Amino acid sequence: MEYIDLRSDTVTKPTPEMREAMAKAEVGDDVYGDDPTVNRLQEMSAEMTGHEAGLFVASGTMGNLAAVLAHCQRGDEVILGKEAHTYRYEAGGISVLGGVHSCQLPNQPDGSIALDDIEGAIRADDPHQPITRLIALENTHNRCGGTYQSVEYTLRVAGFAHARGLKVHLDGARVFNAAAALGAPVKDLTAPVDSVTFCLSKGLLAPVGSVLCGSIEFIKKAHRARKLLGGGMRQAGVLAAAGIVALEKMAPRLGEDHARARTLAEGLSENRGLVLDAGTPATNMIFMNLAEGVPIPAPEVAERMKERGVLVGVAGVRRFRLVMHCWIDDESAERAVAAFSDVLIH
Ligand code: TLP
Repeated sequence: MEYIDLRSDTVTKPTPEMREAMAKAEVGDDVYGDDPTVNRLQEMSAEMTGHEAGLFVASGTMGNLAAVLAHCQRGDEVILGKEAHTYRYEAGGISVLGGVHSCQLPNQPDGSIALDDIEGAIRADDPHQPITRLIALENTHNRCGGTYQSVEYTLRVAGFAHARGLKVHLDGARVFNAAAALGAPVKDLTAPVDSVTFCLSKGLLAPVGSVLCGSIEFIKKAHRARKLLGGGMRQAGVLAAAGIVALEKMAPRLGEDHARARTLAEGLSENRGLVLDAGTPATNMIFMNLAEGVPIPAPEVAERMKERGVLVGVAGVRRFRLVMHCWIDDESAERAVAAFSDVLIH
């Protein structure tokens, strides 16, 4: 069965144009720096994000970890949100492999961290305490609902950090979605920070990969960290070629996913068995709960949806996450609404 897959935008498959670019990609050994397609992707990424250099990495997780390893020493501390992907879903890599301590602060509803909270968390110069080194932001913010933070907020955090000798890393796995939602060039969200990871393999549809961007000096350190993590790839141009198509062709169309997510949310909001989060969707993610009185839990609802050809993300005992992406058209979205009606009403 061909499923309507709303579990994540990571389930997207490469477009025919990407497959053609991959087949024709000029390649070389990237460990020697010899792959022209990887080099082009890295240069394009640096230019788009307003940084000096880029580094192609296997995943968003690897990009974030290489960034923390490049910014921090063992015994340093990173300030991040309690709901941050890096804190919750990256296997604790920053502490396991980096010896980096984390200070987790509450996330505001839009995924931001209050500047007052950050200020209160900065450590005194005291041998009892770890050394505050880095602030990590996430935009769009996954667990906060695919919400986005403004250019102004990004500038404020960067200004605050730099005035105190701290660095800022942005987990921008979906920063192109944030830029589309704001109607701003992605550079406005990424240039103020010291480093950014963005993913090619989510709403941008490439099969594999993320890019980490920053200064030449930072990328030199991150390159070493990538090697340490086993992420030195050889003829990676076959993957980078799809990434180039992703940046050129897919980034400009993300607004369509946001519009279709809104239409889907409207349809779902008519179902009395579902209670959508206020303001959802901010971008391409819909978060919602089962209404009080619905006798079956979310995993079982998901099972019954699957029997009807629709895959949804379970985000809690009574909670779902649905993610819109390029492979969902209007008809599929309508079928998803109909399947929920079938499962929850009849
Ligand atoms: N997120 C995945 C799952 O891991 C939850 C998803 O389906 O949304 N930062 C953010 C904000 C992410 O959402 C993700 C992936 C990552 C980093 C990690 O990227 P990958 O999966 O490429 O390592």
